[in-house]
Amino acid sequence: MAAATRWSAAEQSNISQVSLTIGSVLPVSVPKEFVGLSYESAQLANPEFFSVKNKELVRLFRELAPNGNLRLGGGSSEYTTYSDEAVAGPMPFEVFGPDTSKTAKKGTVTSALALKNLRGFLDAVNWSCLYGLNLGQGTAEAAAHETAAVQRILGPRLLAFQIGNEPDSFRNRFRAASYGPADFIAEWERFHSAIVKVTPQARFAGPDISNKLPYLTAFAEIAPKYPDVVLLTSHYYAMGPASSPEATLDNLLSPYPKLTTLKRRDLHVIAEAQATAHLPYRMSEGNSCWDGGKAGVSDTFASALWCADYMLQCAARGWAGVNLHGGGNGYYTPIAGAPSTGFIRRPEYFGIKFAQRFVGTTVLGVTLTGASPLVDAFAFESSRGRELVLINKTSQDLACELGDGIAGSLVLTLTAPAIDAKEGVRLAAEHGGFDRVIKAQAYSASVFRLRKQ
Ligand code: BDP
Repeated sequence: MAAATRWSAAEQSNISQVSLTIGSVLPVSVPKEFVGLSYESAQLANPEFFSVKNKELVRLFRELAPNGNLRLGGGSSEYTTYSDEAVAGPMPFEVFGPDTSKTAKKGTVTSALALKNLRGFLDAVNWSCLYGLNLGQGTAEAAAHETAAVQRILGPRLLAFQIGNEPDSFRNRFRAASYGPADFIAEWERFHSAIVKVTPQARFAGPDISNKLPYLTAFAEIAPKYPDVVLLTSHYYAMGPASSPEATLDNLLSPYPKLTTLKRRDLHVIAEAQATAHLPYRMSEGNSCWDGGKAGVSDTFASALWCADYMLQCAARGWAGVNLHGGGNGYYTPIAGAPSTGFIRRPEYFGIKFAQRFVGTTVLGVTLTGASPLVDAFAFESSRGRELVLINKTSQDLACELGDGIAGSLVLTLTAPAIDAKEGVRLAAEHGGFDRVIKAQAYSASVFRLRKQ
C-alpha cells in the first residue's frame, strides 16, 4: 500500500489499514435547512432570549448555519400557555435548559412580545421555526388562539406547527394507561380542526414522538388526508437515561449504542411511513443522552464526533434535517450560557458545523472494507467537486486505500486534544495532498477533496 512509503514502520504498526470505493450518485441531496437546534418552549418565557438584542446568540446561530431550523417544544411545551398581553412581574428565569425528570414543572407563559422578538431573531439568523403546541395539558381552543398569533407574527419564518411533544409517552402521565396511537390521532384531528378553522394557512409536522414507532405509522396513515401536513418527525437520543451505567463515552462512540432506539428495523418503519405519507422526515429533537445529558460524555469531544457522524448518517438517508436539543447550561447543549454571562460553543457545536458543510451537496454511495465499526465514511458531490469524509472514532490512526489514480487533498479536520476534552476542539482548514491513500488520525473527522480526473 502507498501508506508504506509515507510512514515509518513504528507508525505503521499502530495504523489500521482499510480500503474504500466510491459508488454511484444516490438520488439524495442535503436540504438547505438540514441543520437545526431545538430549545424548550419554556425558554420563550424570557422574551429577551430569542431576540435581536441577544447579539452573541445571533452570531453563534449564524456562524453555525446560514439557514437552519429552530424547533421549540420539548417536555416544557406541555406546561406552556400563550398570552396576548405582556406578563407582569419578574421573569421566572433567564435561561431554561433541557427539561428532565428532575426539572420543576411550572407553567410558563409565552407572550406576543416573546413571539415578536423571536421573529426578529429568526429574521436576523435567517432560520425557520418548528413551533410546538401544548397537547398534553392544553385545550384545542387555546392551541387555536396561540396558532393564530404565531402564524401572524412568525409568518414566513414558520416551517410548521407540531401538536404535542412525545405523545407516545403521555400514558400514565397526561393520559390513562390505555392511551395509544388511535387515541392520539383522534386528539390530533380535534386540535387540527380547531386550529385550521381560525388559521386555514397553518402547516403541520408530526408526530414528534420519542420512540414508539406505531404512533409514526398511524400519523403517516392519516397524513394524506391533510395536505397541510408537510413533514414527519420524531426524536432520537443515542443513550439514556443519564443515570444508566451504560450511558458511557465508549457506548456513545459505538455504532449502535446499547440503548439506542435507531435500529435497522426502526429505519425500515420510518422509510415505510415516508412512503405512505409521501413526506420528508426530520429528527426534530435529540442528542447524545436523555435526561439532560451525561457529564463527561455529552459535553466532551466524543459528542462532537458522535454528532458529525449521526448527522451525516441522517443526511445520507435523505432525511430533511436534524435538530439537536439543548438550551441553558445543560450537559448536551451545543451552545451554553446566558445573555448576562455570555455564551460558549460546546464541542458538539463543531460537530454540527462539520455536518453543515455538506448542505446543498448530493450524496454518493461508499463502501468501506476492513474497517472497525467505529469508522464511518461518506462521499458527497457539489460545485467543490467530490469530497470524502472519514470519521475515525477509534484510538488508532487510519490509512485508507482508495485505489490507483485517485489523488487530491485533505481540506478540513475536526480534532481535539483528547476524546474527553471539553475545550480545544479544532475545526480547521488543511492543505495536505494525498495520492491513493488517505490518512485519518485517531479520534478525528476529516474531509478529503478528490482531484478532478
Ligand atoms: C425529551 C424531552 C426533552 C428533554 C429530554 C431529556 O422532550 O424536553 O429535555 O427528553 O430528557 O424526552 O434530556
